[in-house]
Amino acid sequence: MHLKIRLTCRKYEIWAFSFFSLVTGLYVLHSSIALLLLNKEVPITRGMLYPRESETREVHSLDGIWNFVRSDPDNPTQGIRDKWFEKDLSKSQPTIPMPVPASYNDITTDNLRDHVGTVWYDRRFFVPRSWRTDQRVWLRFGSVHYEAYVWVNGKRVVKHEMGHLPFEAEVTDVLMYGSENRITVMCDNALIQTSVPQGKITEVPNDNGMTIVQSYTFDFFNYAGIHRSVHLYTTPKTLIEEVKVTTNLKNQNADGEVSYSVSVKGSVVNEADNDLHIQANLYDKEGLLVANATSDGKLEGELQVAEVKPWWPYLMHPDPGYLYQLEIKLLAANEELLDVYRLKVGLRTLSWDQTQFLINGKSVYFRGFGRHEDSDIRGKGLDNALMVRDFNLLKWIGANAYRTSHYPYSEESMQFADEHGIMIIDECPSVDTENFSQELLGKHKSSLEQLIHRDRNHPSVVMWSIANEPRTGSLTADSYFSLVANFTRSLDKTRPITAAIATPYTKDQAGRHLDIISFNRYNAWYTNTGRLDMVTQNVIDEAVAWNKAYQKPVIMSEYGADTLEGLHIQPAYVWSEEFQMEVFSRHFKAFDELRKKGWFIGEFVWNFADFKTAQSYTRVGGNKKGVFTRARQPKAVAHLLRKRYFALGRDLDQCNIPEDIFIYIAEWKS
Ligand code: GCB
Repeated sequence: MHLKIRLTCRKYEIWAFSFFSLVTGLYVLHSSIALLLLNKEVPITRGMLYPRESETREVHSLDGIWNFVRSDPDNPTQGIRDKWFEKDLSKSQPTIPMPVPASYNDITTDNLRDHVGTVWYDRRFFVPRSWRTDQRVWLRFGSVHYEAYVWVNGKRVVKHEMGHLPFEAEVTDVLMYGSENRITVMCDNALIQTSVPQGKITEVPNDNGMTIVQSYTFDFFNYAGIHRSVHLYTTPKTLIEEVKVTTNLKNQNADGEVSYSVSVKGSVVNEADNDLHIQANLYDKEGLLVANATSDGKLEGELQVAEVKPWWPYLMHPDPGYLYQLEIKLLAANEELLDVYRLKVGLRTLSWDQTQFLINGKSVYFRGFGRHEDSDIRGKGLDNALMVRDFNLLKWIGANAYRTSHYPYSEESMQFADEHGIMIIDECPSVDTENFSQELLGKHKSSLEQLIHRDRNHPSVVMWSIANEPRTGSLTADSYFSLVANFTRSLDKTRPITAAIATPYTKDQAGRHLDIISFNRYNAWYTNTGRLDMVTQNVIDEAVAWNKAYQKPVIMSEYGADTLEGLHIQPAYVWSEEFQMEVFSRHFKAFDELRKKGWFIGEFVWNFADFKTAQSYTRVGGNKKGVFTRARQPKAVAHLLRKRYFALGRDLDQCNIPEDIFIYIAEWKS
């Protein structure tokens, strides 16, 4: 959205705030009457293949320490008006150093954490003379939260709204080759009622007059900044712009098929002349060529793989996460090599019905987590050390899945999940969605379009989550989610759709539009606090009711209890490690009952690790429902969960149990 409009919206919201009673009245009306929502088209993403080097492409990282300026919150457009992007930021304002990638919030010692509005980044970089040759140069951001405006050498090259998703621009004509260049980024973290996720900006009195306050209902800190890597990369003039891959297994998983379709930029593909074509080669892990094919003029084709090694989830097979390498070569009519792009491909099938979800024909029971991209100091910034540690912990504990609650996670982590056989329920950034409007619907659909475009080739992605805890009790929610779900299906029919719902099943209007029902519930925590005797039956009853209402497979997508590491109280008492263990154990009992019913397909703990939230009297330094601390060390419950996840793996998927899972206690005499 244009900054001016956002600011107008902001004013509107401030104005609306002071007419609270009127709004409340309208809200009641709005909930009882369904808004007429139209299924308008949304912009469709192009390109944006993950930057990879090849014999035709070079990749150059712009990560490092950038210069940073925080705008005056009362004057967020000053930098635009004063054209800070026309020269080095330091010529307009004093700058401070800022790491990229990272959230900016927890880097300084003053209160940058709670800043609302725009901030600016810039840096200089060199572009080699050799890049001037007959090729294109692209500037790509892994993600900037929430809205980004980017200038190169003072010229605006791209604007993007929505965190956690990549965007790029061709910068061939604005770069100066063989010399220094400047990149400037303005980032706005303001969330309003039509952003995804939603928030509210209000102006409230403080000791110095009035101040702008950002509020939101979702339960994680609104970290902002350049969160993921920034790359410059080169491509030939005629390039592979898109690669779409789907896979299939045949003959009881003995043979496999990879279908690919490619689109090209920079040359009109003339189907009749068949002038451009694709040579696709598939290599196994040892680098042996196992299949190849030459496309027709439509740049599509199939590769047949005999004696295939399917992609299996972790613990469902001795060799999980098996990946082939697909080499896509774009060739001219005279066989001249124009461009090469390589990506990893996992061969697997997904299917689902009213009771189960299957991978390669085998029924799946999800044992996983809701997570966050969150850590000390770097906030939501990409951190490879953290990512690798997290995957080590996931494997140590025997999990086979996680949900990217509540937004798309880094592309690097998706690649890692592919490699390690961790199944992903891939969630778009729609969280606590309410006040459904036409504009919000467009943004929400766009977030799904960008997500599916980015992640459609990952074997680890087994399901799309179209929202977390949307307020699905109104009639408008019915039509809104019908449009969102149908749109998602129109983009990808190969994966089922879910949403993590907290609205009671008696009121929910979204479940009928989903393929799999996921529900979040905090028995003994938000309801019947402390009552461990009120967990098991409630979980069973609610799951049964969801299944009865919709006749679809059911997942418990969140359960848990805040736990302060090191707090021990016997008998169990809220916030203690004992309490968290008891809450989990009562859920395990319910899950085992539910598993016997044949349609209960998974359990996801909330949360993998403790994480930062907005300040609130319900949160001590953040949300403490982690099985691991924010520093990624286990709480006592981690050892309990590990025993369960491996026991399930052994019973359901015949996996081996790690030797250290039961420590020696005594010899039992029977
Ligand atoms: C939920 C939300 C999650 C919260 C969690 C909690 O239902 O989906 O974002 O963090 O509850 O701990 O309150």
